[in-house]
Amino acid sequence: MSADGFASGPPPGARADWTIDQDWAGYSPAEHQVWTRLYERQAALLPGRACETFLHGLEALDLHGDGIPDFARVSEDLQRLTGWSVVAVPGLVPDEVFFDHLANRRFPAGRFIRKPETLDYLQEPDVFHDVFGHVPMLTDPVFADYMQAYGQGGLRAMGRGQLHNLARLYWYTVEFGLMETASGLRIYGAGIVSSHAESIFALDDPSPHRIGFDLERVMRTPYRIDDFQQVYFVIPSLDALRETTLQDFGPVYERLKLAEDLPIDRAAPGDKLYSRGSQAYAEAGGRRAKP
Ligand code: HBI
Ligand code: FE
Repeated sequence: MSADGFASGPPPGARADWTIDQDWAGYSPAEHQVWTRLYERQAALLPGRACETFLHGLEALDLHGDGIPDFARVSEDLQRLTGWSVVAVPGLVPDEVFFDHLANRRFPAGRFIRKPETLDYLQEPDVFHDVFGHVPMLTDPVFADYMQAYGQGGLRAMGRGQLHNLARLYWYTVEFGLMETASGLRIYGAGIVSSHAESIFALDDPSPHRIGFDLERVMRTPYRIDDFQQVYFVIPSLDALRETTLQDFGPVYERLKLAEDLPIDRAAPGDKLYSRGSQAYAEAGGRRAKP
């Protein structure tokens, strides 16, 4: 096993870049039905919660409720819009494989879909998380640039051994990012927008902190992979987010080497607070406390 827990090479049946054929014809009616249930639940909830860019992306790609999309068809539309394509992978891939795909405008999407009995939570990104959650934002030229720059930065960060700092940037933007708009806070993070419960929690619950995005603050902040986030970061615009990748990260990484991690349960000096959370959900034990 290599450092990041993967066998040295791709799994049987996968190509050297860890991609596989989606084999869209191979999905069962029951698998398509899971997509339809998840899609319809989110489509009813997200207007007024997801940002306009996300909602436009769903429309632009003609993603809707009649079953798991065919990546080849989605990629044709996406190529025309921003040059991105969607490639099927068996699940999580090694970091350097992941970054190389992003750096080349290829989004690696899990082929599998969750089971009906685990509709609400899964550890590995499935096709609903990846294609419903991540792909619509890739129709926006600014976000498409950001994601490619992230991939290029990831390859550099690995070279410096500071991948964990960059992974936090991905987590608090691409996965769990909020955006300020004239009509209030809106969701753009895939991990939120693909989750029914967190699409509500992230905007409405008094428990989490909501703090203005600052690159180094984010890169010093650990995150949870097992439950709702205790802190969300808010960007003023996608342009502002892309701006952060145009700087030389070298000095940033040097400062981060000397900087302590920041706690996720309370605000830090200098934070721009959109809302100070009570942390009641986390203190009550979070998901595990549920009956
Ligand atoms: N692989 N398929 C897939 N999807 C991801 O989101 C992903 C991955 N490998 C690594 C990874 N994410 C993160 O560890 C990087 O952002 C650091
Ligand atoms: Fe994701």
